[in-house]
Amino acid sequence: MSYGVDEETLRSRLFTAIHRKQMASAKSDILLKSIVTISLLCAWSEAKVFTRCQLAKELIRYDFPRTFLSNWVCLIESESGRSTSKTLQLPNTSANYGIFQINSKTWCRKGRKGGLCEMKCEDFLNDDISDDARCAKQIYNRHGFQGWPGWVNKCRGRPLPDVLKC
Ligand SMILES: [Ca+2]
Repeated sequence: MSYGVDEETLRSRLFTAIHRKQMASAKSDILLKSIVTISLLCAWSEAKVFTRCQLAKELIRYDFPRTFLSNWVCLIESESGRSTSKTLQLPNTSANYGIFQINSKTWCRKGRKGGLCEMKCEDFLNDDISDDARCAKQIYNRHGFQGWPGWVNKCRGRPLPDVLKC
């Protein structure tokens, strides 16, 4: 029986067709993986976990007085573990944001500027802590370190981290 093409040609066409299909699916697989990787990198570049000394230097940069530096570092370590991306949903439907765990009930608003700091809470989750520092100082001016349960529970009257060598 003859179809005008010999068996060898048919086999080679079939092989080429299968090979092309495999290549196409491999390409789309690579594309998908690249998209996922890029999105993850974008998310990571926004969030940051400071080392203890990086944090101390950052606080000095934003004019936190050296006298209380170890109190601030202790406060941040106990509130957020020095992670800018930390959020904590509270039972009263408010939430705490970022490295200083600033609360959305009083100090900022979800999704828009507001609260006593006139800030959008989500802006406390990126790696630029200059705005967080400004708001934290306002909280401190009103309540002192007692404004943070993390400081009251884990820092008050306890040995504090030594950051003067940083
Ligand atoms: Ca910020």
